[in-house]
Amino acid sequence: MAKIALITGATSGIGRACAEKLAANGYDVIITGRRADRLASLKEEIEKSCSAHVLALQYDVSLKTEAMNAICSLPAAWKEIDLLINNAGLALDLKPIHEGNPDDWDTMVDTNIKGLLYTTRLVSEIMAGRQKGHIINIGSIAGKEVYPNGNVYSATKHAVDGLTRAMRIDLMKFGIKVSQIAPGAVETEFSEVRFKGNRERAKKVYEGYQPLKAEDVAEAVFFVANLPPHVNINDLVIMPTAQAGSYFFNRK
Ligand code: NDP
Ligand code: 8X3
Repeated sequence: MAKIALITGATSGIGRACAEKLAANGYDVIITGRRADRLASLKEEIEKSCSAHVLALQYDVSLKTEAMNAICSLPAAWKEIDLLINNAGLALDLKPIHEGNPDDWDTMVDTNIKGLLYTTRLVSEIMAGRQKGHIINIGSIAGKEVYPNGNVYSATKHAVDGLTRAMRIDLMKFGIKVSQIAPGAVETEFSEVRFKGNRERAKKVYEGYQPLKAEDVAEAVFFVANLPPHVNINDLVIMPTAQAGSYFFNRK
C-alpha cells in the first residue's frame, strides 16, 4: 500500500515541488492550499504523470475551525497519514518594527505559527494512535538568525524552530519522527507575496546569484522522509552555494 503524505501549501513553490516529488516516488498525496483552481490543476497533472492517488483539500491553515474540519472530513483511508509536511507560510513586507503593519503581523503569526499548529494538532493525534508517522516542518534561515526588517516573519520562523524541537520530545514515545528543514533563499512566489505583487522588487532578491529552486528543497524533504526507521534528521539547513547566512551572498 502506498504511503500517504499531506502537504500544506501545495499550490506553489516548495509545497508543490514536494507533492510532485513524493507522488513520483510512491506516495499518495493530500494537497492543500486556499486556491482551488491550482489544487485542481496540480491533481490533474500528478494523476497524468504517475500512478499516485491525489486528494485535493482546500482550506486556509490559519482558520482554526476550517482547518480542523478539513482534516476531520478526510475519508478514513486518507486519514492514515504517514508524512505531514507543514509548509504553508508567508512573509508580508520588510519594514522596521516601528513602521510595520499589525494586520500583516497577524497574518504571519496566524499562518506560520497557528496554522502549523491547527493541522499538526489533529494529524499528530492520528499518528500517535497509529504509533508511527513523520512530521517535517519547513522553517527558514530566518528562524535561526534575524535580519533588518525581518522582525515578525523571523519571529514566526523562530517559533517553528522551537515547536519542532518541542514536538520531537512530545512525539518521540510514539515512534513519530519530527524534522525541520530550514532553507535560505528559494526562488518561488515567496518574494512576490512578501512585496504584495511587486514583481520587480521580488526579482531583485534573486539577482546576481543562483538561488535554490523549490525542487532542491523537495529533494531534501524526500531524503529526510526516506531514511531508515531508526534515523531522524532533527534539523537541516539548506541554502544556495552563493549564500552563507542571512547577510552573506556572493552576488556577481
Ligand atoms: P510560495 O508563496 O510559492 O508558496 C506558499 C504556499 O503557502 C502556497 O501554496 C500558499 O497557498 C500557501 N499558503 C499561504 N498562506 C496560506 C494559508 N493561510 N492557508 C493555506 N495555505 C497557505 O512560497 P514558498 O514555497 O517559498 O514557501 C513555502 C514555505 O517555505 C513557507 O513556509 C516559507 O516561509 C518557507 N520558506 C521559503 C523560503 C524562500 O526563500 N522562498 C526560504 C525559507 C523558508 P495558497 O495561496 O493557495 O493558500
Ligand atoms: C525565507 C528566507 O531570508 O527571506 O524564509 O527570510 S528569508
